[in-house]
Amino acid sequence: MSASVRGKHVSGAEGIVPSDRVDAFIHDLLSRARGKAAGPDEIVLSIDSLDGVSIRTLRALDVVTLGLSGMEAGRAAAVTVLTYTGVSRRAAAEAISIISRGAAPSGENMRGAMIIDARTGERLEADQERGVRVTRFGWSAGEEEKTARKLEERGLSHVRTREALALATKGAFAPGLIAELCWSDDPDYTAGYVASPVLGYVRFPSLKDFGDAKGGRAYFVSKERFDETAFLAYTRTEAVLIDSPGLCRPEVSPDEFLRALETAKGSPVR
Ligand code: PML
Repeated sequence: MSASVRGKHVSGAEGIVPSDRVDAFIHDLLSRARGKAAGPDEIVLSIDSLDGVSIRTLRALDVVTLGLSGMEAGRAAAVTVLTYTGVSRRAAAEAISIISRGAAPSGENMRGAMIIDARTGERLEADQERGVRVTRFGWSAGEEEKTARKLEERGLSHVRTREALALATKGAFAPGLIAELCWSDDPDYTAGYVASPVLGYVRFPSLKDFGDAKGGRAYFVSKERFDETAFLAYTRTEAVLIDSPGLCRPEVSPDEFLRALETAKGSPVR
């Protein structure tokens, strides 16, 4: 589902459901689209049959929040965490700078994600207006609710966290993906995350200031090894169901988190 107001995207959602739940799911999506403060003037629903499509199952990424306050501290910590995944400081800083000023050539947010060379910060996505969108992912019956309960135990009750976790879980296993960086374009929602298959889903309470409507996501890959066809085939057409929740760890200080990475023999990239 994608809803927009005067051509500007305001909400979207995605899911995989058994055929007997399709009608109820459409109903949920419509309520969701209409529930936005600015009622949409266009709602586009797209429904694909996954008959004959093999479905990969994944466990949700483990979640941890780093105890930090303020955008500056959040961004500095996000850059440092990215360096432990193999992204250079330069590429991480470049991604932050592009998202902050609006990643589309028009200066608006992109609907999809940028693809960024983890060494140089060069943008690699063919379409810089639309970027890459990850679709065809959802939760096995009951698993979203289980994950929601685990997140709530850590004080994470916003639907955005759960939905971003699902998207990040599928994204983390894209061929060649090193890490993802994301924060919301909702001016009232400042949290963001770095996700990787190795580190899981690492949250930062603030990657931008309140009131800032610039947000987006960047996928970091190695340009030398990047296979765009395989990456797009996975993100767009492979179906992924999340069939079990990951761990939801208690909040930790950034120092404690980075010490644990060092101990696990992670070495940052400069
Ligand atoms: C988005 O709105 O698409 C991004 C949401 C980021 C969620 C961060 C979190 O709460 O974990």
